[in-house]
Amino acid sequence: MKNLWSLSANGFVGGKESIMRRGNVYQIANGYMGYRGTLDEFGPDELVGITLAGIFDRVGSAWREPVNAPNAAFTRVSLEGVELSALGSRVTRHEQTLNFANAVFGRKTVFAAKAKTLTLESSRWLSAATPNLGVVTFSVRCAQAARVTIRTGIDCNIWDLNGPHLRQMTAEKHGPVLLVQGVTHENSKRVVVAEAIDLPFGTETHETTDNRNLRVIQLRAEAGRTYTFHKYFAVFTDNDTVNKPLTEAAIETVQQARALGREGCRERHDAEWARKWERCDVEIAGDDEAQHALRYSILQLLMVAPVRGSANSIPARALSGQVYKGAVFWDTEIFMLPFFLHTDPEKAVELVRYRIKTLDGARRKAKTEGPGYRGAFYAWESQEAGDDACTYFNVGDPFTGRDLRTHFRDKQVHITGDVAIAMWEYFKLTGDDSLLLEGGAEVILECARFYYSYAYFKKDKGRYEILDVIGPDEYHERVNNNAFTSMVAKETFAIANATVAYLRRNHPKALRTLLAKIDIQGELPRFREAENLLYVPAPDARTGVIEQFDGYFQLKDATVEELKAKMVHPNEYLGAAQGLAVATKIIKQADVVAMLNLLRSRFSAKIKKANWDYYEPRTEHGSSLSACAYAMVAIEFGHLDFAYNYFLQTAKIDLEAKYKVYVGTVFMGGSHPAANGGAWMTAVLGFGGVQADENRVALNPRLCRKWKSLRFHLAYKGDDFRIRITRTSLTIVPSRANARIHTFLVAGRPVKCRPGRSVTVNYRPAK
Ligand code: IFM
Repeated sequence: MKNLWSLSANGFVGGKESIMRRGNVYQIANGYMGYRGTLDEFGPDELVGITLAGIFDRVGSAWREPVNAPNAAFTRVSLEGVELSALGSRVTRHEQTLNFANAVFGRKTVFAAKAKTLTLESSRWLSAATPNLGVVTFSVRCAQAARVTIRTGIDCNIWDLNGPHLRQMTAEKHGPVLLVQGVTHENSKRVVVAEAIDLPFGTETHETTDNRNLRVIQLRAEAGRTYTFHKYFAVFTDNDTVNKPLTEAAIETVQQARALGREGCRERHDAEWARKWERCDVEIAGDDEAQHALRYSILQLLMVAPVRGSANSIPARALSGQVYKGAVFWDTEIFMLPFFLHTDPEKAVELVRYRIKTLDGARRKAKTEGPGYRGAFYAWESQEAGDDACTYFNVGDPFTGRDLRTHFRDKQVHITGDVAIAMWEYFKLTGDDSLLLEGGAEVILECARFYYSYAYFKKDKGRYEILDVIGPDEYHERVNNNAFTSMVAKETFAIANATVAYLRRNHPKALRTLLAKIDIQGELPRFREAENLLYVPAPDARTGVIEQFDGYFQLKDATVEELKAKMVHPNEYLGAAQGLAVATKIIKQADVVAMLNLLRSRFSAKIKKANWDYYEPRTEHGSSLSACAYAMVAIEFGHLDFAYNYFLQTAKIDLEAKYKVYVGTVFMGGSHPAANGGAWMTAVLGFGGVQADENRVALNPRLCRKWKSLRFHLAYKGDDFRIRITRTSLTIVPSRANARIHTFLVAGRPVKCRPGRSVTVNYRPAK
């Protein structure tokens, strides 16, 4: 039977491509840093990466990207003078695992050399209790008495896409602690790595060679005896708030961890993980494949959730490396935030705060990007200060090697509305207005201000229009009246107006201060007018289909297969000026359907079906964000089998590592947290039928055929609920600690949920 709490692989497959993919699949992270699923003895060629959250650097004119730290989990073993590596031919057995319960990576490899056999085992985790800390347990056992040399310490040979990022590197030994430090090129930020070990055997000397700061442990291993040591490493950067020098903080952290011991560190780590799963696990009965894939997806989200108080967000490739410049996209607000909002709002806070923290960056972008833009134009690819990392030439052409002009940065303006919607969702679902008062309302008003400056008033039509944009479908650039974009812009005006009304009622003084601070009072009537008069393409009266943008229906019809058959290069880009998709109706990813999902309560099942039927055959699903939007919408009109396939595809994307690795000439390998969030969304909000707004939670389950039951946890307005759905009944268990009675709507029927009192109702799944 499948272990539903772990992932394992037997055998080692060499080759760059499979090492890269396995590095993604088996990665671990703790919000502060990510460690790719590579082996102890590996180096930069095998893409070992310890990617740090929220610290970026630029070297020369290369892309700015997150900094990778020196690798303090490095260990290499020699048996009778022969260096052992899973890459060599001396492996007789290899297995590796990832434990979902506590994000611990483990490997066991048996090597043979000089007629002797050595079994190497290690496990590695990044502490969920102490974000700067990582721990490795390492052991060797020889079948015959043998001479073993272990080199362990900090490897400063770092894998980078556009590095190296650390200069002035120094390697020292402070008593028993190894220390490495360097500073970044651009902002001279220090990165300090310390390492200490618990070594109960052998003799140790110190060596600094090949850009490594190492301990060399000589051991005369007895036959059959296991020799185990523990490594503790800490990473600190100038981004950390510590009241002592960084080196001291790093040394102290590893010394304290060593004093606490591996068991003590592990207990704290496991306890944190138990708390996370308690809130966030989803149990599916009757479908192990879905259960396993969904749990893996949830694990990915839990691992990369920002550290409390960091106001960091989650990049599109999370902490799996430097792909996409470590930047935050709309992926976070639209695909990941719902998971955190509905399970662990304390993590959602960080994601939302990140957009408050980067408001000035969005203002800078508005000022510099366009003619007379005002307010907040959020970065398409946002880094630590909110400036746009997206370049005007963001995709490489594999035919010419030249960079292609893309308009993601300057025309994908829906990002601003996505941010405003997320800010408002946080408020609606948590009932917590503190973020609105601490910058959230300012973000919202500046977003509305931006759209007002971007929109055109068409006198002849008596309406505002949003022109010259790119919607989520990036193959059609610079289009007019893209339904998705116009809809989120209109929504932004509505949210801005609602924010003002809310503050006027509840915090009039704060409102006055804010309006004066950003000098926006005089613009408020325009926002009200724009909410009413902004044009959004409507469903066709006969077919119900919404035209994705002006003129879309006139484009050439083609199937995805026909288009792909015309490709001359496997990595050629289908968009930009002359890509194959540009003149056709083939779209990269859900666009109208993404809108129907985002604002799901606004559209009838009939409209959803009409648009799904029309756009699905024309969608390449060239982005990992696409399938879950189609799954969500399909559920609403009862297309459960289709939805299930798309759900599974989404939930398995990182587990199976089946995705594009190049777009044009740009390397794209890494994890897909938006798809992880999309998988959760489809399971809980889709099949579980959860729809929450500021007034109530509605539950309209539509379990797919295989699922006997679905259990999950729900956070709403500061209170907690456990939900269990079977094919005919639904049980709500409100936490005893809940502050108030809530009325949920189950299949349209009001159900009172009193603290600590479980309630079960029968329901009939909606058709
Ligand atoms: O944000 C997405 C975009 O919608 C499609 N290309 C990839 C980006 C990052 O995931």
